[in-house]
Amino acid sequence: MTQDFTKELADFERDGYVVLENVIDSELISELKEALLRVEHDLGITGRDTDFEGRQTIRIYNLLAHGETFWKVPVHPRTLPFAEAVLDDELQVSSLSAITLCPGQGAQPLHADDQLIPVRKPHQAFTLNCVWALTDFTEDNGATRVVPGSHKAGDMPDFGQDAETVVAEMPEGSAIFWHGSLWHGGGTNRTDERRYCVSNYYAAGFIRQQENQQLGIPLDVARQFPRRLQELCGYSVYKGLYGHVDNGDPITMLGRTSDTKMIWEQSYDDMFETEGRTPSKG
Ligand SMILES: O=C(O)CCC(=O)C(=O)O
Ligand SMILES: [Fe+2]
Repeated sequence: MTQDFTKELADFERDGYVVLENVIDSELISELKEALLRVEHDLGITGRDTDFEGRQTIRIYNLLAHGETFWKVPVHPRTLPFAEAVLDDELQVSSLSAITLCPGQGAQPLHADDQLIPVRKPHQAFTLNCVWALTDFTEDNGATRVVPGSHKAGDMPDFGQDAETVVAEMPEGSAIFWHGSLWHGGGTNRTDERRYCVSNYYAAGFIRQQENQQLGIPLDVARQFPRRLQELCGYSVYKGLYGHVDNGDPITMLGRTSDTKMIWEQSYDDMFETEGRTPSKG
């Protein structure tokens, strides 16, 4: 059954963000936190080296290469459908990362996630962030600050610029979705606990992915993904054209058969259907 997101889509359109509560169960939350701690430990990951990423923030990129638990995130039945409703079902995973704010982390500069894409603003959402709260998000522990309606602005904040923000507080197990053009930034963690989340960033099928998943995820790992995750990671062809390999669907490189019609085949079909004539060559 397709979910009815009429209200959520209206909120998203007006404010540039929306929170869905109670979408991730506590078992998966514990599993994810455990997996994050394991990867942090195994790879010896510490705070980042830049103010933007956060010197008291543990960021782990390319999560899909770090264990099966993370494979559940981009395809989750309570969050993927909303992303599909915004971007359409040919969307891609742009990046999947963890952003763990440790005690003492100060506020992140306001920014928009799509600000490096040189398309005149405002524009339709062609990227969408979906951040899962793996702990409660509170003003005290650094819940993301957002500027409601700023996805409709014609510009981006300058680095370090202030603006009136709303603190996107939400209970553990919630997901916040924001339009790629929404001005926002992480808050300040004044508590002595970590604020855990995963940032499940999606892009429309015609936009370059932020993380290069075809190179970043070893092929033998991608081969084990469920099919939908493979498609979301770029083993698919947008509108039967973008992303093709030698006029074919790259999913075959993962040992699967393709049921995608390439654009040229589709056009011929359309011609038959709409005009009832045989296509002529050349
Ligand atoms: O940590 C947060 O709350 C937001 C992080 C963020 O927006 C980013 O790194 O792009
Ligand atoms: Fe961001």
